[in-house]
Amino acid sequence: MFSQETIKKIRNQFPILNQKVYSNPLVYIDNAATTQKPLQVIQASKNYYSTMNSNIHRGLHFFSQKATLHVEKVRKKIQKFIHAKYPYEIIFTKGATEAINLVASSITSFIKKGDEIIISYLEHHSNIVPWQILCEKREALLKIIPIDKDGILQLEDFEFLISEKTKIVAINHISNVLGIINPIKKIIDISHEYGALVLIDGAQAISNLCLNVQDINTDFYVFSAHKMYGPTGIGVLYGKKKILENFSPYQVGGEMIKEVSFEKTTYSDLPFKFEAGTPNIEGIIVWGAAIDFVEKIGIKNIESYKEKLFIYAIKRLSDIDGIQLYGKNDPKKRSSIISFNLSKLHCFDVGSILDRLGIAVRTGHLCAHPLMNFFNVTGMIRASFSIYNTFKEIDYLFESLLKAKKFLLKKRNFL
Ligand code: 7TS
Repeated sequence: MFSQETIKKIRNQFPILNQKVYSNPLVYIDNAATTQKPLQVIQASKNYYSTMNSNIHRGLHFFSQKATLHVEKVRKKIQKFIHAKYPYEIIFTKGATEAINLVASSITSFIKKGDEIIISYLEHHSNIVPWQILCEKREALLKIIPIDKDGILQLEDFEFLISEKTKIVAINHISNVLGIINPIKKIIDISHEYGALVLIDGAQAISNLCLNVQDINTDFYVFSAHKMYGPTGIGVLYGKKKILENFSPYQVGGEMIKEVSFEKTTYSDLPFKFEAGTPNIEGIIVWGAAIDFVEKIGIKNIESYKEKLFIYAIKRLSDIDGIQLYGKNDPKKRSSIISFNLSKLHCFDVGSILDRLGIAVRTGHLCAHPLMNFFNVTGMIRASFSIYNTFKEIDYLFESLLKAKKFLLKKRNFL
């Protein structure tokens, strides 16, 4: 495990962490929303605009070729990072959300009336709404895998729901609310027995777990750069070659064509068929620097350090009288995301006081209305940790929650 001295060195690479919030040092524990960016990522952005800014795949000139080369290098880097078979199975999108929309849109013509799509109770809205719309369009049925009171997916129910009518199963790898790591390999294997395709939403997993898309044998895997120390506005759809080749393009125009006449258009090969228009060139190239950062530290090291933070945070937070923690507390099956409520206080009230004390957490429905309804709450407070967080920051969170509780309960009793 990393010493706190090593973590301090890593922290020093993140200039934003030296910022003050209302005169308090920033404690940034909203990493499930987005991670902060290290110097090498910030520098890569400056470097891109200073040394190679050009449009790609279309210019013969030096800078266009240089930028194209760098973009394609990052595609290969991502291929290696997730252990995909071919670089052209990596499709650049705006992020995880767009990647899911791409699949839901491109699969439309394969869905008939009466077909079924399965998602789970644990999904982020990004992995609910595209499927809901597709089902409405094609008169298909959306089925939901239930969970138990600890947020564990009920696999026996899944086996009951799935049938030859199921065309796609779309499920997250790690829940953005409960941090639970779902048994995706089992779900993928069962789905394939019935001939269903599987999309795994890896938005929360990509910076937390070693991923081998060939081993898990998923058909699609989606994620965003900004959750792994990279820029916003760029993400990936990984898809198996054979499946993507049969899919229609999601958007059309620009460099995704082979030939256009007024009578007919033919499309480019993978991956360009799915990358219409000028992509986020800077985002892709800068993402490369973020992957270098992650690989230098080692994803396994990140995973094990975050597990220690999780265990410590759960231990400290459990000591707070009146805290309601959500999700099964099993460090081996959790990432470092902890959602909770405090003494029936409104999550926004607690979040506002934490903010005044310099602590950045996420509050509200966490883009998971069905899950909030399941737990019968309107919102939660979510702390999510990253490689640069410290045990001291967790102590500060603990003390600040006690302060917030004392202040808000006093106010409530007074009213
Ligand atoms: N799926 C999951 C599981 C997510 O956590 C998120 C973002 C998305 C999809 C969408 O990713 P995007 O990069 O396309 O926006 N989750 C969160 C969150 O929990 N708080 O802010 C964003």
